Amino acid sequence: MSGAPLVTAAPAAPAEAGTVDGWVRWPDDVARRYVAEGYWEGGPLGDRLRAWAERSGSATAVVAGPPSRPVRLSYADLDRAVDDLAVGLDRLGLAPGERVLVQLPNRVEFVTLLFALLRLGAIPVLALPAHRRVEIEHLARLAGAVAYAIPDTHEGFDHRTLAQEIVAAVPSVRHVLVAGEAGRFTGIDAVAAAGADARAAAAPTSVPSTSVPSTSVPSTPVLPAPDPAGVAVLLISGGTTGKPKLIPRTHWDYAYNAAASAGLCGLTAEDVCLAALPAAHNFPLACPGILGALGVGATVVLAPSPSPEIVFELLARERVTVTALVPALARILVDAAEWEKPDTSSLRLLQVGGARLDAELARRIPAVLGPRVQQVFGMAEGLLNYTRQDEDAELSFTTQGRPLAPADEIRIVDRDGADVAPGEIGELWTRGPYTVRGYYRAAEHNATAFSPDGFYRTGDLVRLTASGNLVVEGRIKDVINRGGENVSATELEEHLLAHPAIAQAAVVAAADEQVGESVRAVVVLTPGAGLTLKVIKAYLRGRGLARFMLPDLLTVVDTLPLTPVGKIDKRELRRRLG
Ligand code: OOB
Repeated sequence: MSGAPLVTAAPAAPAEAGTVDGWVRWPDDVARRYVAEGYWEGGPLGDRLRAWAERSGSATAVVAGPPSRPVRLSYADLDRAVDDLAVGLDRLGLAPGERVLVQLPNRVEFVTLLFALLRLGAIPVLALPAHRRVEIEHLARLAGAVAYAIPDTHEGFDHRTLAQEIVAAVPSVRHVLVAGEAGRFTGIDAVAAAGADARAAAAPTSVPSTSVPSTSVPSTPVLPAPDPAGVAVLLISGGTTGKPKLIPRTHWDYAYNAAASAGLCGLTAEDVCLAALPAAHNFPLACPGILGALGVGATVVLAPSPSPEIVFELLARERVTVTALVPALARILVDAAEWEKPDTSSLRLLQVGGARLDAELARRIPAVLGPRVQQVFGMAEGLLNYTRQDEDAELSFTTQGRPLAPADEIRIVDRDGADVAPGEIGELWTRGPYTVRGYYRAAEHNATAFSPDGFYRTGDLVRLTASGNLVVEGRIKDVINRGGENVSATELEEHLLAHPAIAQAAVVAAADEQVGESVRAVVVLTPGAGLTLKVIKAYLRGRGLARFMLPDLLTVVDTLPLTPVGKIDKRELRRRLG
C-alpha cells in the first residue's frame, strides 16, 4: 500500500520561514528585480521533485549501485522514497532550518536524503566523501549540525569510526544516519521504513492517495513548505587556502542554476547524465548535473567510483549522453580509452571544469572519446561560465566560456579595483541572480571577500577575449615572488605541459635565501620519458620564456596529490615537499 502523500502547507510568514542566522541576503530592490525578470520563480526544490514525478512518473530517474547490482528508481519511486524518508526524519525530531552534514558518496541515498531534507526544510551541508576529521569537525561546528549522514564504508574507509569521533567532539550532533550497515547508529533505511509505516497508517482509505488528505485525518504528516527564497543547501567552498567555508544557496537561486544550465546544454528527457565526480560537488550536482537532469525528466546515473573501468562500463551499458569531469580525470579516461577502446558512442557532450584544461588535452577528447567538449568555469559561490555548443569548437578548446545568465555582472579589475583595459588580465569580480552575497557565519571574511556593492571577489585572474569568452590565467595568490619578479604558476605550468615528456605539472614556490622564493616545477612524466632541469630550461627558452620565469628546481613525482574533487592540491604538495 502506498502511503498518504506528504503535504506541504504554505509557510506562515514567508519573510521568516527558511531564515537562518549568519546568511547575507540580496538587497530588497535587487531581489525584486530577479523575481520580476523571471530568474527567481516557482516553489522550493522538494516540491519541484513532486511536479517532476507527476510529469515523468514511470521514467527512470536514478540508476545507482555497483555495475553488477544496479538499483533503478523511477520518478514515482524516487518521490515516494523521499516522502518516506522526510516523514521518518520528521519523526526523528529533525526540524526545519536545522543543518545536517551530509557526507555520502554517489549512491542512491545521496539523492533521497538530499530531497528529503529539502522537503523538510532542513538544510543539507554537502561535504565530500574524501573529507576527514579536520574538515568534518570544522564543518559540523561551523554549521551547528544536528545530524551527520555517512556511508558505512567507502573506498576502504569506515566512516562510522570517524562519526564516533565527531559525535564525541561536536555536541550539537544528535544523530548519525548511515547508508548501509548502521552498527551502533541509525540506518537511513530504518528511518525511511518508519516514515513509510507512518504514512501507511495515516493513509485515508476513502480518499484516493493522490488527493490532498482532509483535515479529518489528523495523523497525516503535514510539513510546512520551506520559503523558496530561503536557504536550501550549504555548499563547501573549493578554495585551496584556509578552512572550507559554507556557501548558502537558496531554493530559487539553485533551481535557476540547474534549470538554466540544463537549457544551455540542451538537456532533454532523452538524455542520460552520468555523475562521475562526487555528487556533493556543485558541478555534477547542479551544472546542470543531477538537479538539471531530473528537472527535464532525464536519467541520472551515479558512478560509485570514477575509475576508467566503472565509467566505461556505465557509459556503454546505460548509453550515457552527458558527463562532467575535472581535467585530471578527463586525462585518465582519455589515456585509458586509447588502449581499451571502450564504447563511448552514446556520449554527445563532455563537460570539463574545476581547473585549467590545457588545449592539447581538450582536443584529444573528441578525437579519442567522440563527444563535443564544453569547458565550465564555475564556483560553488555561484557564477558559471560555459563555452557554447553552437560556436566554433576551437573556442571550447582554448577558452573557459562566458556567463550563463544575462543578469550575471562581471568586472575584471586591477589591484585597486579599477576596470582593466579590454583584453588585459585582472581579477574577476561578479554578482548576479545565483551568486551569493556572503559566506555563512563569516562576517569578518565577508568584509574582504565581497566588495561593498556586493561583488564576489573570485581571486581568479582572467582576461576577456575578442570572442567574448573568458580565459583563466591563474589565481591571484598562485604567484611566486622570485626576487621581486612575479612568476605566474599557471602560465609556467601551461608551457611545461606542452613538453612531450610531461604529463602533469604543478609549479610551487621553494624557500630560497637569495631570491626569497625560487620556482619549483613538480612534474609527472609520460610513460618511459626522462627529463632534466637543463633540458626543460632550454625547451622553455626556446618557447620564448623570460629567464626569470624558468624553473630553478625540477622534481619528478609519480603522482600529484588531488583535492577531494580531483583538482591538483598545491597546499598538500607544498606540505609534502616541506
Ligand atoms: C568548481 O567550483 P569550486 O567552488 O570547487 O572551485 C572554484 C574555483 C574557481 O574560482 C577557479 O579558481 C577554479 O575553481 N576553476 C577553474 C575552472 N573551473 C573552476 N579554473 C580554470 N578553469 C576552469 N574551467 O570548480 C566548479 C563549480 C561549478 C562548475 C564547474 C566547476
